[in-house]
Amino acid sequence: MSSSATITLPSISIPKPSILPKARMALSMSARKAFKQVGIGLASTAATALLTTNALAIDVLLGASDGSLVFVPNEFSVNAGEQIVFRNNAGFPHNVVFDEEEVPPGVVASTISMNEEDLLNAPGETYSVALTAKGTYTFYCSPHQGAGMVGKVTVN
Ligand SMILES: [Cu+2]
Repeated sequence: MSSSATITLPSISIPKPSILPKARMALSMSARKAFKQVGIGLASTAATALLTTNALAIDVLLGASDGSLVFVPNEFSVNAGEQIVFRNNAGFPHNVVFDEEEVPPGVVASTISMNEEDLLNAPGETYSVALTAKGTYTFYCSPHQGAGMVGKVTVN
C-alpha cells in the first residue's frame, strides 16, 4: 500500500512587469519657417534723384506749399533724357500717371508712369522719370485728377 502523496505546488503568480508609460515626447517642434516678407512695400518706383550735380534735372513739386492740389510747375519743358523729379510737397498722397492718349506716338504711357494704385505718402518722396521721345505729354495725379491736378511737359 502506498500512500499517495499529494504535492501541491504553490501557485505562483507572476506579476506582469509593469510597463512604465513612456512619456509622450511632445515633439511639437513647429519648424514652420514662415518667412513672410511683410512690409517690403518699398516705394521702389520712388527713385530718389541723387543727381544733384547733374544740371539736367528739373524738380516738380507735388502739391503747392499752400496746400493746393497742383503740380508746381504744371507746365514746363525739358530736354530729351532730362530727369524729371516729382517731389512730394503737400496735400499728399500723390502719384504721377501719364495719360496714354496724350503722349507722343510710340510712347507707352505705363512704362513712364507710376501705377495708378501706387502713392507717394511721405513728405519728400520722389518719383523720377526721363523722357526721351520728343513731343508733348500730359500727366495727372490719380487721386486728384478730378480736382485738377494735371500737368503738361514738352520734351525738346
Ligand atoms: Cu495728388
